[in-house]
Amino acid sequence: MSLCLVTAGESHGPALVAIVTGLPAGLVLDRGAIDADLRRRQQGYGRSPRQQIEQDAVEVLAGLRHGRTLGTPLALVVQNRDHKNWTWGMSPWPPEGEPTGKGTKPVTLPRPGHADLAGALKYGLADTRDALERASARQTAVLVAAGAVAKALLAAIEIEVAGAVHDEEELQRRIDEARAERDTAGGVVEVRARGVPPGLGSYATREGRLDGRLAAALMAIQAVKGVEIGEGFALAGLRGSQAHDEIVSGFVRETNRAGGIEAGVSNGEEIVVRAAMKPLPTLMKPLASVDLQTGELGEALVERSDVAAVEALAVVAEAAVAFELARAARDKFGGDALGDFVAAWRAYLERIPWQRTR
Ligand code: EPS
Repeated sequence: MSLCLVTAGESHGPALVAIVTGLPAGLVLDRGAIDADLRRRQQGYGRSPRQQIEQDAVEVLAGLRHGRTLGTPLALVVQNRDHKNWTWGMSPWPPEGEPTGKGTKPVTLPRPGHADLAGALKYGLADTRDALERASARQTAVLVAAGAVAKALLAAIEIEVAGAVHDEEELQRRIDEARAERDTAGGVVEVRARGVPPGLGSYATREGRLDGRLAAALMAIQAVKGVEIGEGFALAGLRGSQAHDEIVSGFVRETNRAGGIEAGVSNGEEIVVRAAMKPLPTLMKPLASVDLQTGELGEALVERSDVAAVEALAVVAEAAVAFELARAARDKFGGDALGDFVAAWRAYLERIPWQRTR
């Protein structure tokens, strides 16, 4: 059964929810490891004061008993502590009493670059808060929780996934400059996965291609505008003789320009993917916009936000890649019990002549 993830939750609503189906029974989950990833995502240079309000921690409502998966849907919850300031504005049911707290006035000046305008037009919304609350990157908290579960599954077959900022020092300088000018900054993150055997993903169908799945998973993260695998865009300018990774004894490679994927299938080399994040669209010096109610020219919504969230993206991208690799591994090795899954992986490694180097 393939791994599947569904999430729900608004940025200032009561909580964020993730349901993961397709996990084998018997996988031990470490609450501390999941919470550590949630904390990593909250940290980083340029984050919003919102992170001082939140102390993200995972709760499990279903699918786990005494720390072991049951092979049933796993239901994860991360509470929004900030919801207490929005209980009227973000009440799931018609609120009672006088409007109080945040989110009581409709937002009608859409921010260029956010979901506000597209959401208002598409869903017929008078208050763009009905769009922006779900579009917010706040929901990446539960993706990270699901990614931590995926990493636990991958660890059972000796795969490790790690994300990092690509241009670390440069980034801090750019964030400082942006903050000083009351502006925002983007950046590039890189995720590497070690220990991935050849054969995850498939060229047989478009949906099965591992590069397509990874690109889709990364591109679906808020503010990501570009994805590349291995040398990516740079390959377009090279000759074929310079671009490909020669096969040497043991069916391994000395170079890895392909980023560990050929024809939509992992080739046994490290998987290397990068994602480019645009500067965040909530600006303290707002761009021009048009009021949805009056049609008058104005300035876009200004509200508390991050100057940059690139370090957070590194953690979120790591989770997204881990989830896709775990999905591809479930597709390949199957099994209802964790032991079946691991045994299928072992038998496969014995069958193929690939020489594992790391
Ligand atoms: C976000 C706006 C900010 C971010 C938020 C994403 O939230 P707020 O409007 O409450 O200050 O901090 O991200 C998170 C809350 C988070 O936990 O990552 C947005 O508009 O996308």
